[in-house]
Amino acid sequence: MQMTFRWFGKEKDTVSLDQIKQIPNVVGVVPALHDLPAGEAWTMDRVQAMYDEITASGLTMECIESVNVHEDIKIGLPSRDRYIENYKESIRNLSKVGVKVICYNFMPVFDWTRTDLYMPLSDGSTCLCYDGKQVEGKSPEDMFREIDDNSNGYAMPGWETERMGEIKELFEKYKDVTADDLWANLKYFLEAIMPTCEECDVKMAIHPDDPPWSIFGLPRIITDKTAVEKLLAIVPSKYNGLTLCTGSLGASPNNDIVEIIKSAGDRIYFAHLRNVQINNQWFNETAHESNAGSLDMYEIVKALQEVGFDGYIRPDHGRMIWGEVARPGYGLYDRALGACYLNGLWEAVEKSRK
Ligand code: DNO
Ligand code: MN
Repeated sequence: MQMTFRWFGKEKDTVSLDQIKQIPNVVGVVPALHDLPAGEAWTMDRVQAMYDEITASGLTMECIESVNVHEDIKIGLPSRDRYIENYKESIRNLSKVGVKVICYNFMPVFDWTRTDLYMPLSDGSTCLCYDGKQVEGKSPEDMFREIDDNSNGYAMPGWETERMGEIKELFEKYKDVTADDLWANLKYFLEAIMPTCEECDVKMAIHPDDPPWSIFGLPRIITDKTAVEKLLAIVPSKYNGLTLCTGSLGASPNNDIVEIIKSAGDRIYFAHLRNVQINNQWFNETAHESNAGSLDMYEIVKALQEVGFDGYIRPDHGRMIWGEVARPGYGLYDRALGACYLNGLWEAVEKSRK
């Protein structure tokens, strides 16, 4: 396993590569070209520059999060073929600098969604929280206004001010898209890019939907064990795999993460390990430790080792602690604590299995 840390780039991240390098046993970063709109090809120049910058600081860049999928691909419009060609070019260019895994998601319109980015916890820290009741009956525009009131200059992915203008139009395009259509469009996309992935030895690792249920009437399909099994079965190539995000799947009380790990087995290439406290359509993120939330991180790490997991791990969203001001979920301190905890768990489980 390789312990990594997500990095948004020099311009967009409050955390530096030098700081990441000092977290014990974090050997790589998981970056992306966040300024490029979904659908555009990642040119070799840009990929090379990102690689040079990261490796110059002594860190690896073998896993990318995310190469975003254009909405036309998810909706299944005829224009998708053009965007798929661009996607293949990005895969080819990333493979040239040694990228092995691409994390992406297939959520319509929005990525992870929360109702509060600064929920106070009893220890004085803040965390991200989702309250299903607050979303019920609301339009994205209503939600946007509320989130914007407490956003502190940061937006959730897909909730940027400039994007709100196109939201109505996007919803219109999605109005007849069912969950079955989304499945068919995902299959079409994966089948189209698999030959490139095989040729370049780059594995695709889908990120589950977060939260793992439909929001604002938009279908969401990567939500549970059945869905993961279906995903792996409809395109059986080993280049079609999973990012196991414990906090995303774990937000639903119906999901048993250990069972999902056992079922996905050696098709898990990337793991986002974090804890959540859940209670019926409500969840908030917590410190990574098992006793902080609803998930048993020890059992999760053990299951990963039992299926022979040999991919990339990163701590996922952290709380905001010690007065840090950073992108919600992506500060340095709590994620560094998370990485240390996960490293300790990993070592303990590994040695006890010998
Ligand atoms: C939340 C994050 C996600 C992830 C994207 C990948 O759990 O890990 O926002 O980065 O969905 O495309
Ligand atoms: Mn995640």
